[in-house]
Amino acid sequence: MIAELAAKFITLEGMEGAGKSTNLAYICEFFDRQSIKYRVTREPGGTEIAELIRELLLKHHDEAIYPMTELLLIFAARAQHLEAVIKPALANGEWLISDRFTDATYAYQGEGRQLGGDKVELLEKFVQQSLRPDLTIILDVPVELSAQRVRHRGELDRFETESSDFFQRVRDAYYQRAAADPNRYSVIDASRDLQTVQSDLHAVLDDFLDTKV
Ligand code: T5A
Repeated sequence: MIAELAAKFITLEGMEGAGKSTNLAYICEFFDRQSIKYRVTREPGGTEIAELIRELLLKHHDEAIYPMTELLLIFAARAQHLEAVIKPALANGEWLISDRFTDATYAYQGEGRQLGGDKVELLEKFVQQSLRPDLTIILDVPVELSAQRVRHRGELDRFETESSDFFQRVRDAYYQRAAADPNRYSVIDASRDLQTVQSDLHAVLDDFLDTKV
């Protein structure tokens, strides 16, 4: 029954090491049990061209990437992703689960890079028109724990070498966005053990299916 309902767009957000990839697998199992047809994707990326832009954004370069260049590259990747993957999947009745989307741009470029939310909003309207996620789950971890989990993985990418002030602004921005629209956002304390995090995740997904679908 649920599988026949209009497809929904779900995004997973949070800082580095918050557990997005780890919990995506759990979300997939949840939807498998519900017999919901879904597709998993990520940003920046999700298509061949957008993945090339991702590589450009994450790699260290001798030449600095200016904040505005970074913002435009992210929206270029998003435009490609929207046309090639997101819109066709939703039109085809497939639910879409994306590891990050435009909330990350508000958090990282708008606040982290201090470009301001107004510029992000302008591009969001231009590129996405009215398309917004139906549910955004923010996995929240303190800045120190995020850095600790990332350090364990070894080499750091261009974002992971940012200062703790940068990441504090990112975290605060996610909080502010969630507080402004509790209907769309759920914030989960991802500093706890995985089983507890996933039990909350289960409750959020159950609630979404019961009340919003
Ligand atoms: N970006 C992206 C922007 O600046 N603007 C944008 O608009 C967009 C879309 C790439 C970068 O792009 C930037 C932000 C990012 O810097 P990404 O690929 O999503 O984005 O990269 P990361 O966030 O860096 O992905 P990570 O793999 O670091 O984070 P995850 O997926 O949140 O964490 P995960 O699941 O890999 O877990 C990390 C470690 O923690 C452990 C896991 O086992 C793993 O070892 N872990 C836990 N340990 C204990 N308890 C728990 N509850 C745990 N959960 C996970």
